[in-house]
Amino acid sequence: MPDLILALDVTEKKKALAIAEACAPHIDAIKVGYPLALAAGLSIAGDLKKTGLPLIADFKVADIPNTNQLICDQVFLAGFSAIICQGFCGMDSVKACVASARTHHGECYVVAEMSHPGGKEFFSGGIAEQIAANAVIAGADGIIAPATRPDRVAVLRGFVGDKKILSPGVGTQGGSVDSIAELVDGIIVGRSIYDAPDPAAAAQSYAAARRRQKR
Ligand code: O7M
Repeated sequence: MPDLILALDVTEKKKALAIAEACAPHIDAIKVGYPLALAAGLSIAGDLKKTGLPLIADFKVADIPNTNQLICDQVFLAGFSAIICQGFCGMDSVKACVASARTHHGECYVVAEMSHPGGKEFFSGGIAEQIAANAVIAGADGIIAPATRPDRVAVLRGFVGDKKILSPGVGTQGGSVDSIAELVDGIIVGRSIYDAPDPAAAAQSYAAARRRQKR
């Protein structure tokens, strides 16, 4: 059964914390990206820690190795348990993120292919496969691959073996739990939960849907 990860892209701190608290019983982790971190500051990790859930920092880190390491160190020092980086900057840049994760006893995930329509422009033609293979060699904990393209996730699974695949694009972007749950280790859902009239009920229904799946 894959984890259910809430993408908390809510830019009002009070609202974000209320949604996190309400959804916490139904989810396995919270992903914080630029929208919330820029609005509320990195200290949001300290506030969200009260949910007791792992906190994934989605900053899609994409710089030279030294800068990557400095960014990741700040993220882990703030209290996050995982960092997400881009893979297209090369193996050395990914390795720097993995090294920081190891130093801080955290995890590192690498974006292999993106879920939106434009994600096909540059990640196709073997690049995503190469990024996935590099993520394994670099010692990352897993990759990010698109729930909007289960066929591509199946291909990328062949490159990462037992490493984790976390998959965004379920709900608003058109991906479904039924078509992706058996292929991945984590399903990332944002708007379909936090924009729902009752976010906790929406989270509960996604949690139930992925429970029906085998993985
Ligand atoms: O469910 P949504 O569409 O509201 O939100 C999806 C979340 O996943 C949102 O935080 C995106 O930034 C993120 N995401 C994608 O939607 N597509 C990708 O290819 C990659 C990510 C992501 O999480 O990258 C780490």
